[in-house]
Amino acid sequence: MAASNTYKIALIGTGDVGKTSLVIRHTTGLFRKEYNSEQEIVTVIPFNTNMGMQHTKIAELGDHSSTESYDGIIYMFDLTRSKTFDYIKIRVLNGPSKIPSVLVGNKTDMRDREVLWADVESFMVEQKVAIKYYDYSSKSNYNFEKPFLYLLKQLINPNLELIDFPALPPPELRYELQ
Ligand SMILES: Nc1nc2c(ncn2[C@@H]2O[C@H](COP(=O)(O)OP(=O)(O)OP(=O)(O)O)[C@@H](O)[C@H]2O)c(=O)[nH]1
Ligand SMILES: [Mg+2]
Repeated sequence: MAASNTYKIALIGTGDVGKTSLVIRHTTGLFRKEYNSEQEIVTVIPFNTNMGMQHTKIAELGDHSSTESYDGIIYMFDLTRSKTFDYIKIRVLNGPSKIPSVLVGNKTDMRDREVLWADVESFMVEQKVAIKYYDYSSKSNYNFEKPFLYLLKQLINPNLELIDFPALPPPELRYELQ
């Protein structure tokens, strides 16, 4: 556990899976429709909790980056592209087993889903991987707070709860940056 109450979180996944969109949604409440590829961005996201303000320092990591030095890891793939799941499975299997981690399947709002819940379950059972998994959507805010809440509970205390979110629109409203 980091001493300063700032937890270093690696957000890892191949290009276009939605890493920056997740961070922008958490910091501004907005959803960015266009795609600009960016690597190695670091953003601090504060969370107001029943155990005080907790800060997460999110590093968006590209293909070959190591996750060893982080306090927590979010593995992200795009549910509409199996290839992104194939990549993240390898990262999960080779990842540090002692660091709290969560697997996130993004873009659950889209119809052309290629990776089903059964595929995720098969992976976990066959490979004996016990990792928390969430369907997710930065666009519709589905399970918006869940990955961070899960990691903060693991890192700080299982009784931790989030108190409120910074200027976040409700899931029904879809703000889009033009
Ligand atoms: N439908 C839908 N589109 C999404 C969602 N999240 C992200 N996108 C779109 O997917 C595209 C890629 O999102 P980014 O957040 O830029 O992806 P990234 O993982 O940061 O990509 P790199 O910077 O190249 O590593 C953008 O056009 C986003 O608008 C989502 O939950 N649903
Ligand atoms: Mg990005």
